[in-house]
Amino acid sequence: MKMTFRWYGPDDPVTLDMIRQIPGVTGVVTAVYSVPVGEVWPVEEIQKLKDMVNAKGLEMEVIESVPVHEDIKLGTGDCERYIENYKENIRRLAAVGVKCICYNFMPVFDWTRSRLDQPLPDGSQALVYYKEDVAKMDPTKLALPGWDSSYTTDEMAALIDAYKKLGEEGLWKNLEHFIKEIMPVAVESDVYMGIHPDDPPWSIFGIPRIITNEENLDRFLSLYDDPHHGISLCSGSLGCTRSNDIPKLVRKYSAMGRIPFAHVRNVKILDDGSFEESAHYSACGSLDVVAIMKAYHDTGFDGYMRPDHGRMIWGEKARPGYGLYDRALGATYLNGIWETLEKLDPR
Ligand code: DNO
Repeated sequence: MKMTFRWYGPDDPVTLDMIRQIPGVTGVVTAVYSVPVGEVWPVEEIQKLKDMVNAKGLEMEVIESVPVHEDIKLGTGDCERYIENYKENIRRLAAVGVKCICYNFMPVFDWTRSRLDQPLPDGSQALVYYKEDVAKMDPTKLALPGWDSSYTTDEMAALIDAYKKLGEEGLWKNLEHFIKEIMPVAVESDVYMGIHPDDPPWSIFGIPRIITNEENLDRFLSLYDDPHHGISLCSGSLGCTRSNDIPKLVRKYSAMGRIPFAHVRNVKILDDGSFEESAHYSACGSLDVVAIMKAYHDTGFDGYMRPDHGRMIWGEKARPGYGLYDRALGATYLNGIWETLEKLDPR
């Protein structure tokens, strides 16, 4: 297992100098953020990023994300050109030593929350999803960090409408086409592609979402039979519904060698199915983090892992979910569990 940490590039208030001081973190997970979604990343930009990371003694072997343009997901407009660009990005990233690319196939909205700074009883702040509040939200006027914010309200309304018409099966068809196009390039470049599950794993605002549960993950994996075609298994995304048994899913897909990249975090599920992001420690949320780590360990997991969203603690100001302190506590907790498992059951 290689422990990594997400870094949003030179503008991130969490710097490489800070990240390199977290015990056991050997690399960062990052991306070129200056290029519009769908375009080819300039080689110089990729190289510059890698040099910055390597200069601090850290690896840059995982990219999160190379975003998928909406035309690809909708199968319209410039779809084929964007697919060719995507292939070129895989080749260019492989050329500088990238081994794993994380991406998602969520229509329009990436992860969705109703509030990014909900005060918790201990005075920390967390990202939360309260069903009642989401029901009142107007999707055409929403913006969350990490989302493509280049759409006007009208464009957004049209996009949402197009996805409603496309439906789940239409989205599957476009995903299959994308996978069959890009995977031969990924295999040839020896890059492991890991799809990120939908967060949360259910349809929002009437838009289809398909990477949501075991049945759909099986269907996804069957689209291309090669270990380079895998999952960035995010415990917090799949785990915000009790119907997904995370240790079971980890055990199954890790044993199949289909998890190149693991996001491990905890989440507290509330009575009405809403959820709050909690500290990584098992007792703080609904997931058994030791059982998750044991499932990785028992199946000989040797991919990349990162702690995921943290709360804002100790007065920190940073990107929601991506401060230093709580994620560093998360990394240390996960490394502590891993060390214990290694010593109890050395391989
Ligand atoms: C949220 C992240 C996601 C993830 C993308 C991958 O914090 O886990 O935004 O990076 O879905 O494409």
